[in-house]
Amino acid sequence: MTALTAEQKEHFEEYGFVHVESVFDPEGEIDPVIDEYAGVLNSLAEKLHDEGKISSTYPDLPFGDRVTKIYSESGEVHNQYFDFSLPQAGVKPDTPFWAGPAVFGVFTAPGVLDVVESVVGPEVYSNPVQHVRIKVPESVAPRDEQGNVMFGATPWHQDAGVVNPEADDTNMLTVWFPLMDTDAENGCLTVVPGSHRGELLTHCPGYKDRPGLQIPENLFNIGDSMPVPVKKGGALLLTKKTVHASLPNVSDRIRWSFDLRYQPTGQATGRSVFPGFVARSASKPESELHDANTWYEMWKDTRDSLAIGEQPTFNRWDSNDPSCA
Ligand SMILES: O=C(O)CCC(=O)C(=O)O
Ligand SMILES: [Fe+2]
Repeated sequence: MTALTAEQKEHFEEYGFVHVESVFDPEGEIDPVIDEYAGVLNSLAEKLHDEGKISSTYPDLPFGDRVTKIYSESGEVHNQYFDFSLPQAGVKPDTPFWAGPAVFGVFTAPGVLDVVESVVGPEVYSNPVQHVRIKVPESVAPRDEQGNVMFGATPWHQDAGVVNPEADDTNMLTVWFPLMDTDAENGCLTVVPGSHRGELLTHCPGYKDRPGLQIPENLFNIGDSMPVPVKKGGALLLTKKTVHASLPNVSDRIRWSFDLRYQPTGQATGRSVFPGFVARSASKPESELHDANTWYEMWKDTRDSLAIGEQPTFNRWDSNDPSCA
């Protein structure tokens, strides 16, 4: 078991984050995910080519250059095609998502579960608030009508702020890790050490015309923030109250990461209509999910029922809050 060392645990408790250098086996666990996504990108390329949105499928380009070329030429960000979660609104019967076996393998890799267990305890649940994020270089990224990069840097937030209040007492742990080396140039995360000791701060929807939620910069000590470069195989752990953001990708390569969340089994996930699963259980090993296809089916069933039913909101915030002015 490669649990957190006492020193890493102390750092996590003191500062609200810890960078762990070897959590995954880069070749044995991360490369199969990259290979699996190469197939997903190929299907996307063929679809967009059939639709006349790109002039070639760019079959000979490596993943990063290929996805960059495709996003740039089509003028659209197609991240939902790769994501293993559904959008927060507008789910349709054909909303794409990817919940493949190599992805499931990394969610349940022994190394990450060992690390997670040292924070959340022996009953480990995979919380369904989870994303893959592919960020192409800002210089060529698609932009919206206001000229803002689509799917660029992530604004300041706490992860507790993006789930429903029912999860306010949940011990939710964020595990962020890249599929390739990240640094300040290609847009790694930046964290505010010690910010987890404070309250849940006000998040403003659509603040300064940026989509999503953002904590206004006067509500925390932005001057204390520090970028945390993470290499392939490593991970960054965050508490649900640690204030963090990501830097813009000003490099000429993609920035590609997973952010997963785990918690003790039985606590609220904050997005109860999305499917989680028991990833590890000391008391009831038979409750653990080991079948990737079952996981895929759970997301598919969720998509199919949300597409015809009422869609919940995961947002507790009000853009008219005085702090958002
Ligand atoms: O990768 C990003 O840009 C943001 C990730 C994030 O906020 C998270 O993992 O909680
Ligand atoms: Fe986050």
